[in-house]
Amino acid sequence: MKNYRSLITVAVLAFITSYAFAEDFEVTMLNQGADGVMVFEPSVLKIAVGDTVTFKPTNPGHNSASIAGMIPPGADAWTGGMSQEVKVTFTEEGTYVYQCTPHLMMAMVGVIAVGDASVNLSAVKDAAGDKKSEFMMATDRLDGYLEGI
Ligand SMILES: [Cu+2]
Repeated sequence: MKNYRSLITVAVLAFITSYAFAEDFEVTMLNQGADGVMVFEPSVLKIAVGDTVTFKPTNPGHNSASIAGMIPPGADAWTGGMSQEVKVTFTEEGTYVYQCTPHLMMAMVGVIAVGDASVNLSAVKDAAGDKKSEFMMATDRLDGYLEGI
């Protein structure tokens, strides 16, 4: 009986701890950054389930929106307003690709790997093969980002 109670205590503590350690990250939207023009920075982010990312309109004229078919099954899509900050909490494991809607043709995209990125990584890589036909420049940018996952 004593062991049973201590097991429950451990489980409750683990639950509380996992929430206490959920982290907040920031991604800035920039006209110019380390990867070139029209970029999210950092462009590739690896986080844990339950973490939150705030997309910051450091330069105006950008947004952050998840791309249909390039997020894990069951994950919530998001669409930030133009020049608006948007905060997203990631509750599903897998690989997420998102875009700046007006600059998609300039390959303004980013990748977030949540926990085990392999859940949908091959499906995302396949979709990226099609998506890059919409890029007029930096056509290998998304492939490069996904190589890093
Ligand atoms: Cu943009």
